[in-house]
Amino acid sequence: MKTLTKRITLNTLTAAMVGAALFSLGTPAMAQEVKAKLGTSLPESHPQTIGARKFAELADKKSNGRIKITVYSSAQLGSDQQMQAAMRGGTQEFSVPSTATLANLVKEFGVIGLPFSFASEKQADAVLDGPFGQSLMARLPEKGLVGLAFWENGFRNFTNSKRPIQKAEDMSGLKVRTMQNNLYIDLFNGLGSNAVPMPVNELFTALETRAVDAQENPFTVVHAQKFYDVQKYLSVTGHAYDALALVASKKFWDGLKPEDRTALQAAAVEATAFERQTSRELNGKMRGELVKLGMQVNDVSDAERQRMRDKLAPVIAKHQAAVGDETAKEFFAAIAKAPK
Ligand code: EAX
Repeated sequence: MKTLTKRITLNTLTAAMVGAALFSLGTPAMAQEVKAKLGTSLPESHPQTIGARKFAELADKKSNGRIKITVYSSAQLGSDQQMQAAMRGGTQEFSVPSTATLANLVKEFGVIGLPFSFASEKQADAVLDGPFGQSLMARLPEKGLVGLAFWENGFRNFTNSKRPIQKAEDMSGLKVRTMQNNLYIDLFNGLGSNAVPMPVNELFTALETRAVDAQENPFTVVHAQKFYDVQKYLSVTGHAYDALALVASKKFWDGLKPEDRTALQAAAVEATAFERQTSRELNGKMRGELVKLGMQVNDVSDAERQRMRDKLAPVIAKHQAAVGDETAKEFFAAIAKAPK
């Protein structure tokens, strides 16, 4: 009896070991599967999240099903700042923050938000996809991030609950929510408002409770966040172009097989074109949509926008110095060369 038991035990053990060995050789999908979390700060209907879902779909396709990216929208994984910390720590794999919040990690990113710099989305694409944009991305790895692409948030406009903004003086005294970024804080304080920095996922409540009177974002964010329910006036200041950046955790990225990095880079290229196209299509529609939803929308004359820019000269000078005069010089040289 004893011998029989021993033989069965031995056979079972051997079978288990063979099974384990076979498994470790890997059924391709199981052994090489790469799971990743991608967090966005904006809702499903915003191009930031629409683009993120496209990126996840393309990554899956280009890796033959090995790379599985789960997208968490509307700041489910935290604010832009919190998600950046999670990626640097290696507990989150991707995010698409505004470059304005990346500037808190790499000061040179702050140059993108300098007021009244870009004349068009086309010009922004040329600068950000060209050598200058790549020089910014090259600064991320030392901070624990890997930049894959620049996406679009868009030209930022001003909304508030008090009055139409026709000229800079109309902003005086308004409590304005800004992104957590010193340039934006100085920008609105420089125009006579009172800047109140906070993450975008706290903004609707702050507007609803009148903790703040105003905020500034592209039409697509105003629509996706339903700010039309708590903001009467939208004034088309176009005071800054906001870029997003598709970034990965360096800890995650360094652990990937080369073929997986290639698949993700290819997915990022295609998803970028898709996100920008989606952003421009939606942005083109949103002004009319927001009027239908009850907002009073007004243009701000070029003369008054120039006056705002002149008034902001000290702020622009301060932040050109803050990002580094060399970086600012390269940025404006790239803009001058770019097609409008
Ligand atoms: O991540 O915080 C903002 O206003 C940004 O436009 C947005 O969240 C992009």
